[in-house]
Amino acid sequence: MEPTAAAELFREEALSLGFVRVGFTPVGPVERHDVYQAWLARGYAGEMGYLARDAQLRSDPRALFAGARTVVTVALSYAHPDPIDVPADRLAGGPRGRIARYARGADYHFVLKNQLRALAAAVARRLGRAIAFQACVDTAPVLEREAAQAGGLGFIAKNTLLIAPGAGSYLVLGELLTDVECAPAAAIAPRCGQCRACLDACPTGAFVDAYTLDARRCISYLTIELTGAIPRELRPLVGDHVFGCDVCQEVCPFNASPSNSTAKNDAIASNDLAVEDAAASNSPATLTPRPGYGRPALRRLLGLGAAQFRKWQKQSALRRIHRPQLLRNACVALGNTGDGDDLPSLAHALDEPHALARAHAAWAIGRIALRHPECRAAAEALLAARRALEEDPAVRAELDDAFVD
Ligand code: B12
Ligand code: SF4
Ligand code: SF4
Repeated sequence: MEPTAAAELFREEALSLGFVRVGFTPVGPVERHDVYQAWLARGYAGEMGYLARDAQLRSDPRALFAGARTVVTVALSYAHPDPIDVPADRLAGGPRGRIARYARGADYHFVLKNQLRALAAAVARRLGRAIAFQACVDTAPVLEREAAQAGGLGFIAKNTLLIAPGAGSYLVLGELLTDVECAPAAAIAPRCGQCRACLDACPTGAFVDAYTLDARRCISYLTIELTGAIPRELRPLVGDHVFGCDVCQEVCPFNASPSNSTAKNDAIASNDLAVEDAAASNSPATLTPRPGYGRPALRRLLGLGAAQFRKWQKQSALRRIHRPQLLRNACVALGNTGDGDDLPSLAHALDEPHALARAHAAWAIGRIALRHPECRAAAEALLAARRALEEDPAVRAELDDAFVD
């Protein structure tokens, strides 16, 4: 089949499978691989060592699949209405955390990969022959935004995300490397213009400049990728985020369509504690948010035991973190938003077997006492009791510094 017809065939099948955009680029060396190398060299990747380990593989997709001729790039949208617009302190069950939109439904890695395989199968059926392909999503060593931009899917924006005009940036990206030759799609020129809303809105000042992110300051990195302690100076800036962050997308005018905007959701009050039920009823075939996963009650998160935690993160992108990281994140968010009513939950976290949780619980108790002086005596008593037992040097240091502003 000639390349233009092949591209049309892929496009038709991709759109009928639910992808919102599809693009095509010939397989070859990545244009800005040097930018990637320079980013790594500046240390912006932090603890994400895998990015450096397979840096060379990311220079050319042929390293993954020698017979590939085309990179078919696809985007799946997770632009669902957001239940976040009720102040945390007015919600039943205490203060709420915030989970990034992409992680509120089924794990996109599985959903996308299945859809990419279905796409290859559908095209093979229409062609009447088997096609060679490799499906890649996120963890594969592919510079996905570069591929998507080269394939005409959208443009790389100042917040470093890929924006598809008309669909915004609440997209997850995937690629099908295939031996079928498809006509390349026309590139879409960058359209940020003079806007810099995302750069100014970032709570932690993570953008070194337009198009360059220091991941070590990004809340997404701090709450998901980082396995150790969140640097003290960044904790207050993390706010109520417990898994990822969408701020640099929320302020973007390209996401301002009705379906992307903040919407009151009356499910928020009723289902906030239905964590296990929601996890059990989750369907892996969709990125639709599961009830209760947008703004979870922080005390509830702190109270999840090991088995409940596994259920909570089952079949979702939340599986990227371990329980001590969730406890760490929930402590930081409670430290930033809680009051005296939250001290019992934090006292419980102060007795956790994981030092990471104890260290951040100590910090959170101190922060609450600093904001609510009436809690100071209770906070001091909790910390002193723990201090008498504590053997971990990092936790002892946090206990000692808990009231340092
Ligand atoms: C590591 C990683 C992270 C890191 C670092 C992010 C970053 N900006 O680099 C952290 C943990 C912080 C992170 C956070 C998030 N991530 Co992430 N992440 C990745 C991953 C695995 C690699 C990205 C990477 O290589 N970064 C290194 C930098 C140097 O690469 P880059 O930003 O792509 O830069 C290239 C271009 O921008 C270009 N470039 C450089 N300068 C310039 C200048 C101009 C003018 C232009 C046009 C281009 C350009 O050259 C660079 C080299 O090729 C990709 C998946 C993948 N395999 O690609 C997902 C991915 C980028 N992440 C994704 C998502 C959804 C997120 C979050 C929104 C999740 C959340 N809600 O918390 C946030 C967004 C934060 C942000 N503003 O980027 C999606 C993005 C989808 C989209 N629409 O773009 C991806 C593609 C995963 C997927 N399969 O869908 N992520
Ligand atoms: S995801 Fe949040 S912390 Fe990270 S760059 Fe965007 S606004 Fe900043
Ligand atoms: S907020 Fe403005 S500068 Fe940032 S990505 Fe969107 S359009 Fe570009």
